[in-house]
Amino acid sequence: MSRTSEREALLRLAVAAAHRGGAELTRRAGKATGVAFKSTATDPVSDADRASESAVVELLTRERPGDGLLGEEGAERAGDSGLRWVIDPLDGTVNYLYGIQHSAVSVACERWDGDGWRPEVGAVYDPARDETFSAALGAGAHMNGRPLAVNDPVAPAAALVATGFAYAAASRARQAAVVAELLPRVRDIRSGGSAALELCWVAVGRCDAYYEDELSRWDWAAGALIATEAGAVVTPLGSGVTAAGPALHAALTGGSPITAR
Ligand code: 2AM
Ligand code: CA
Repeated sequence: MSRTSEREALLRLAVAAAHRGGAELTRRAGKATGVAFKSTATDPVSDADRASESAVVELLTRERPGDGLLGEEGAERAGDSGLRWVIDPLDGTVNYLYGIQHSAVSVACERWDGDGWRPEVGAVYDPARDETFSAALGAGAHMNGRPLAVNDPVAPAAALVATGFAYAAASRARQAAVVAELLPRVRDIRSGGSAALELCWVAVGRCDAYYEDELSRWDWAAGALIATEAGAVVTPLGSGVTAAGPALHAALTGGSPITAR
């Protein structure tokens, strides 16, 4: 199988897995149970997160038993194929628990290149809007089959910039200082509460940039590829990312606290 047709098959599976997880979220919307807290008293997990991860993992394990797994709710398998799946079964958990319809399932497949894990395909499914964002390396990004392109060029003063905040209070104090510096220089700030969706919304042009500096790999693994394939520049920022069209990315990262690293 050529690399291109292998990627097409992986992308179909990523989308199917994200839809599986999304069905679990839809079924439990408004009646999440089993809520517990992880890193802090503001970092929740519910039965919906766990059911979504189980559904995703069940399909991936059946179709690709040799691949590795890394999931937010504990899925972990080393695998022996050189590929691994990185899963956020419910990104935007706080929104979900409040009944705010802005959360998603994120599924990425990465390949070990001898030096690190590189994205092959990514799918992010927003069940409330029935929007499926997807991308395969080198093949562009799509939403429900429609090709995506980021807004570019955008001047900082005209930029709608999304960001998000960590669960730990000390991190938030630092992040608030960055927002205070940025807010006078841009059109406005948004904080949607789902890193995966924020990256997809940069890809589809619903915001011009997104940055967040404390994330886990499953928050951004799929969304970063989708934004990149839609023409964004995506660079590491702490454990998170900065994503924007090329002109805005250069302007925002040049000498500001949103520094490309
Ligand atoms: P979650 O909804 O799966 O918990 C909100 O700012 C976004 O960042 C969400 O995507 C949230 O994921 C994630 N997030 C918030 N704090 C984080 C942290 N300390 N580490 C990793 N991800 C975090
Ligand atoms: Ca997450």
